[in-house]
Amino acid sequence: MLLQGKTALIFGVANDHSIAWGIAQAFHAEGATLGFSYAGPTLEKRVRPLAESLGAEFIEECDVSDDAAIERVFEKARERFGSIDILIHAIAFANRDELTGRFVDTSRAGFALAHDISVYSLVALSRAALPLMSEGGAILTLTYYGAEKVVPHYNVMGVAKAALEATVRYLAADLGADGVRVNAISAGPIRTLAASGIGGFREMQKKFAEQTPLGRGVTIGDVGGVAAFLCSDLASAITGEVLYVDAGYNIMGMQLPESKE
Ligand code: NAD
Ligand code: 0WE
Repeated sequence: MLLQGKTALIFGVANDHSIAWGIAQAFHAEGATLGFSYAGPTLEKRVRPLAESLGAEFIEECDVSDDAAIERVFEKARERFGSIDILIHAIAFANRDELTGRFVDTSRAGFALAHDISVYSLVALSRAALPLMSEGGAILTLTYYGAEKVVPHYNVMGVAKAALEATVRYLAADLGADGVRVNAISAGPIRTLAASGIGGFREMQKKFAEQTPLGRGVTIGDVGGVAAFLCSDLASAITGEVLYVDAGYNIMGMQLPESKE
């Protein structure tokens, strides 16, 4: 029971394939009290039953592009919980037409939108959460390898994830004095709602799995376990870090020869 007595607010559950849902399940198994926030009214019918299945009673809408909505959800969290220990940010968005074709064609508005939803939201949520983290806390976001190396078609999201990883470091430096740790998990490709719109994703996942040292892909359960560790007291001296949950993919400088069996 790594998270017994801790309260976590989880942003980014869309359905039972969401990485945020894998994290919620792991947190529940480790004894955490959970609160959920979802993006918009059409998601409520999906998220509410999931949240309730883990005993959550705090289930509130928040579009993270709306400052007033962020203020409202944390005011409600203060009324419900008084204080919180953990904030999970599992949110990203870019226009679908900028996740295909050439990065050079990214529009000004599309660049701004991707950064607003996928990066600035972490700053805004962290600032709003801080007054509730009176006994210290842990903030965790999700990133991807496309921040560091060019992944075809990841495009503006790769640039946004690079900014997100830098944001983790700047937030960690700011919030360390408040006893708040800020980290990211860099997850391998998982077939979630956000991935389902991407052409050729299945093939990409298959190639990825073949090329990892472990010879397999990554699940939301894999991510949930590491998230529970990072947000627990076991990780009390880890902050500003990006931890890979990718079956070892990122360590390879050249692909292993194919097995001859
Ligand atoms: P997902 O579609 O289940 O989750 C993305 C979430 O972002 C959804 O719940 C969606 O409602 C939310 N969101 C989008 N715009 C929002 C807004 N304006 N306000 C509030 N919420 C908003 O997909 P996922 O793959 O679980 O994504 C979670 C995180 O994991 C993202 O940051 C993604 O970049 C990251 N990630 C995903 C993979 C992957 O392969 N699936 C790999 C590494 C990192
Ligand atoms: O971060 C992501 C996906 C983020 C994402 C996905 C979508 C699809 C639907 C953000 N915005 C949108 N907007 C939509 O309209 N991943 C890490 C998964 C992912 O996405 C890719 C990948 C991988 C991996 C896109 C191209 C190439 C690889």
